[in-house]
Amino acid sequence: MKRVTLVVALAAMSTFVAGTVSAQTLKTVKDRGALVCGVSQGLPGFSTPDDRGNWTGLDVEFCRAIAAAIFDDPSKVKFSPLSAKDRFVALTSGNIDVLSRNTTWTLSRDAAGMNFAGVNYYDGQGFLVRKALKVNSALELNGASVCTQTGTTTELNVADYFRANKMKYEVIAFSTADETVKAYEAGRCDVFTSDVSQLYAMRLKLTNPNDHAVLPEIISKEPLGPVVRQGDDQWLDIVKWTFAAMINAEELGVTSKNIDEAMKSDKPDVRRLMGTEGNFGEQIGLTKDWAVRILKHVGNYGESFERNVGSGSKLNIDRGLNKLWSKGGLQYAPPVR
Ligand SMILES: N[C@@H](CCC(=O)N[C@@H](CS)C(=O)NCC(=O)O)C(=O)O
Repeated sequence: MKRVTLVVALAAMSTFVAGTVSAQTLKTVKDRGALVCGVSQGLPGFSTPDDRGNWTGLDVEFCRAIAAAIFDDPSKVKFSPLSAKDRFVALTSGNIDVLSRNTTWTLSRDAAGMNFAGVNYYDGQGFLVRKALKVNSALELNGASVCTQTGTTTELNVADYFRANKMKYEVIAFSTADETVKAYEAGRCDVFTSDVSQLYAMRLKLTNPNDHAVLPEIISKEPLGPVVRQGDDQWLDIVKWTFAAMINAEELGVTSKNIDEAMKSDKPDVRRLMGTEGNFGEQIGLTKDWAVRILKHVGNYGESFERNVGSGSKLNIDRGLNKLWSKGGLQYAPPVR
């Protein structure tokens, strides 16, 4: 009986020690003077380097928002480009602090030592085809060869879809996006399948984007969001509330442009977000003005969406499911209270 108690006590102690030892990410980031953010190897609109090596995109701006919240400086980020296959090991082994790379939230990923901090893009899988093929529906793809990327949810969904619709297909999988798109362009497959946002992004990389069309069928749910390692609850909170601040700001009408007026607002919700009332940022290890820093340097969710993937971008994607809940979409953040 005594031994059992001792074993239980030791187990509880080691959990506590492990918890405190791993609850270090914020300190590590501060000591290093920069956040290390895992991104894609080049996906226009989400994370892509320009000619001078500056990273841009929705996922990139989210990394900048975390850096802004911590350092009041959105440039304090080191970007680590990762293939779909390598991204999770990079996170669980501690090579990156956060993964912000068009990654679908699934049960098995949650169970594999990771935590998703929210959904910054509600997506679904689709198909890209040459218009010359004269295919109008995915249900006409019987016998098609399908290009896709390894290490993604894409491969499983395509198998489910063709099986459910009793269609034959051949998968040709590549380890990088560039190889996949090149193979499609070279005619090695009839169809390119991925999350629809990524189809629009990759279409821009083709020689004649207008010769290709995205078919209407959406065959899966792909809630994409930032991911952290399990075991550091404070860090999970920081990443989660950085995103929630961007959504709440949009809902409250606070933007990078009117932030100075918002600082003088007497609306209670705005005051709590700005830190002119309460100490909310301090409760998660940041400063009172954490959200002001995010909004000043990056902006709210709507600003970031439109600039990178929406109407202000080459992708020109409709906000659709990514509208705020109050405008008929799914984007909804818990309140700062
Ligand atoms: N959301 C899916 C797919 C993610 C994915 O990696 N898609 C490819 C398709 S284009 C991509 O983004 N590649 C960019 C890269 O490897 O840098 C997942 O989490 O598995």
